[in-house]
Amino acid sequence: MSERYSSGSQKPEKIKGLLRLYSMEYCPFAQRTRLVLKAKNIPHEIVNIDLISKPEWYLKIHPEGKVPALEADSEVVLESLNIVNFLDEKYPQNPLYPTDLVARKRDQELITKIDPLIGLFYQCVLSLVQKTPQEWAEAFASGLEELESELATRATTFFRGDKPGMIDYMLWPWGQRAGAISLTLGQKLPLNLDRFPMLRKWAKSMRQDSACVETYTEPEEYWNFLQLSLGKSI
Ligand SMILES: N[C@@H](CCC(=O)N[C@@H](CS)C(=O)NCC(=O)O)C(=O)O
Repeated sequence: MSERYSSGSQKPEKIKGLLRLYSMEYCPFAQRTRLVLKAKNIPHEIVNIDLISKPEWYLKIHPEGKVPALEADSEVVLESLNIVNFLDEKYPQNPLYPTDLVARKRDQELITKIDPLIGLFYQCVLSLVQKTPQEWAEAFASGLEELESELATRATTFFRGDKPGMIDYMLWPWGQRAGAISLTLGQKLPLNLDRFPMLRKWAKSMRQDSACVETYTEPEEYWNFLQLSLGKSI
């Protein structure tokens, strides 16, 4: 495990001119920002925060003590979506949104539509709601159908086209963690995967993308982390 800064620690000295991301290895929201930093090849340093015993100094950076937070030269940016939008604007290489403003707005709207699926994921893996595996499968299927039909309409491997863009990277942290659902249920989610050919191809292709490879964590490792953190605010 990489070093995490806890209560009682000193804030590490900042390297001048380098972006600093406050993160935590297993946080999917922080992974969103790490994916974008890697996809755009932006030099940065990562400082991991212990979310169970937060450093006092970190609360001056993020009043709620959440990760991610980005410290740039003159500003601090909070919230994963604000951070990735900031990065995409400031660092024009490998733009992750379409240049056309209408298409860009549409992509941004689609990103917010992922939220109910994310909510469902946590209800399941944190056992916040009790459902049978069949009921979970039906609940996930309705959210996934919307993404499947969006990919079918776009007729592309990734939501962005022939390479991943912002929608792809914002969704992937939970795509990568889908195995945690089976680990929670003690069986494979009884989902008819034949209904989701485009999403299956998407997930297979995302797994090969270098930013996704570099930020990958095995679902078992993530699930073990979740078990240790249950009942705590992470
Ligand atoms: N809406 C935030 C969510 C960030 C979030 O919930 N991060 C979790 C870790 S995955 C956290 O910092 N939890 C600690 C806490 O809530 O005190 C974002 O998109 O950045």
